[in-house]
Amino acid sequence: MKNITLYLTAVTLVVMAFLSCNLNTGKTESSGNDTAISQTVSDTSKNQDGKHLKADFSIAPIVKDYLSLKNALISGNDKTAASEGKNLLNTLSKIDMASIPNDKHQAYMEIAADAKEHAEHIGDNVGNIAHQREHLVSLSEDLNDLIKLFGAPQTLYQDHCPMFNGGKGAIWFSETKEIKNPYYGSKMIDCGSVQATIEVK
Ligand SMILES: [Cu+2]
Repeated sequence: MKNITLYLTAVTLVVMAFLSCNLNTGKTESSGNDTAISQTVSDTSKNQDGKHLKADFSIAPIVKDYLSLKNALISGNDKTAASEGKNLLNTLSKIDMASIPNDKHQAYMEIAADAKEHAEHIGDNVGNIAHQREHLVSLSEDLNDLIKLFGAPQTLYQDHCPMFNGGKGAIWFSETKEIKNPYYGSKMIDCGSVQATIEVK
């Protein structure tokens, strides 16, 4: 039995056809969506237990830095992206482990170690926005894991770009419902779709 304190409730789960990018996305993306749906359902049922209703730890500072970084990449600003990457690394390094519930320590440590690496690479790659964007793919997966573990501190939209990452697709998180693609920036700003709305609960 997992002791997961999650306040993650997907109020809206919009599974859209990925037609906006002129790509046949195939079955890979569909199965990705199915995964997202089942996670949401199980998280909700845990809330209904009435157990673990208080969040001891918030990922708000991490989310804040991630969103700033993501927005810098939308704007195509490699310098700002780098400084936001460093901010995120600093934020992750300052997290007080004592504030994290014991049963989540291990999972947090593993996710944070990975996230720090990606944030650091983004911080070190002024002048190479393509590389910064590559690291955002994994960083967004890390944030997804953190949200599943601790819940979302604010309403977030989980977006999906079917084209990036060599056609494998990539997710990102946004504070706004409107699609603004951080992987392509102005080249293809509206490529992608909202996969899930993650509400604070
Ligand atoms: Cu790198």
